[in-house]
Amino acid sequence: MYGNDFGGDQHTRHEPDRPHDDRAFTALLAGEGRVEPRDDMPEGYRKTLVRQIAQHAHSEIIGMQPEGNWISRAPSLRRKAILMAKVQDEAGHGLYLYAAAETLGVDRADLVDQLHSGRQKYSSIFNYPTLTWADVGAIGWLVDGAAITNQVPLCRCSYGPYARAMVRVCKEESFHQRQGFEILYTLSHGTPSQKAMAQDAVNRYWWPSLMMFGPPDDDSPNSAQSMAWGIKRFSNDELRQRFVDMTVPQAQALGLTLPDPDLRWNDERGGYDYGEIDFTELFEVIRGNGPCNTERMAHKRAAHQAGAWARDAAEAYAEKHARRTESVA
Ligand code: FAQ
Repeated sequence: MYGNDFGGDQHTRHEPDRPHDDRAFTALLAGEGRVEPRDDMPEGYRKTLVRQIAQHAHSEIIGMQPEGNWISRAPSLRRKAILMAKVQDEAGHGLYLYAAAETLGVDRADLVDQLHSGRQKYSSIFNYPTLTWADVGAIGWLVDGAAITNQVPLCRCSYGPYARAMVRVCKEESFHQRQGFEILYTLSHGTPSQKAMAQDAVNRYWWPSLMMFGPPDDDSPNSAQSMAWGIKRFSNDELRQRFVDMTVPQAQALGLTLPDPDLRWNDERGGYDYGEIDFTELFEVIRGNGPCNTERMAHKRAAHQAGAWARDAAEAYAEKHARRTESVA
């Protein structure tokens, strides 16, 4: 049996020799059923999930770098301990996500190779530098805030292993967002220069955080199909709007401003209007031309190479155990 949380009996097991049965698959999605690893699924659905989950996993791993940069310079032991825990959480998220991708028949080592050779992407946001301690607060508040807004609906993604990984990831991201808010609140209520540092970090991270949601809906080639398949539940612009509406009152509570003169409440729409986003910047960063792309990838490749001995040791240990189990059997 390969049951799931939602009516496992609707499932059609994938038999290698049997052609894909689109009607059964469509009926499963229409009934809000979850697709599980060994179920029959269209090849495009599988590829889309591998693309998105791998990009998501890579983002969590590369995302350790901007904040990791401040672990040794955190302003107190308490801040250092919290930041170390947060960065470790991001590593854990990367691992859940690689494991979720592997349920689709791909190999983690291969996904990592694709990242290293530039064939797979990671989130644009991690190509911006962390210049001051306040940037750690801005990442927690804005970047984790944007990540949660995007990921809470992914807890209802049609693919079971991804949806389930997201439940735990979102719980941890909520803690991350609160710690970022608390860093900025402390700075904003500190000395004038601390408040200026917090404001400067928010000024630099606001627009890149809005870009995390991806291109606008009319320029988002993957959205329509991903939404039809129940992978994405809301469009890029819908989630961006949700994030803006959630964040504006939080900025007021922080005593900080958001760097957008066009930001104002629209009574008719029941949401905040905001200024034009410079999407050419997003596309440039995605193409590899952001402020830190080269540095991030160089560091990632070097860390991977430096860790080769640990992977070899783990493999040798696993082989030794497999041999021992075999000889006992
Ligand atoms: N950066 O057609 P769409 C985090 C690409 S985790 C780079 O709209 P889609 C936690 C997109 O891949 C942050 N590339 O694509 C944390 C596609 O290219 P492709 C990551 C981007 O997939 C916090 C092309 O543009 N979160 O922050 C970006 O339907 C703090 C066309 O775009 C996820 O990955 C971008 N911003 O929608 C860690 C969440 N936007 O692949 C450490 C899951 C778009 O066709 C510290 N992913 N592209 O060659 C998603 O929800 C979606 O994949 C989107 C993009 C919304 C990112």
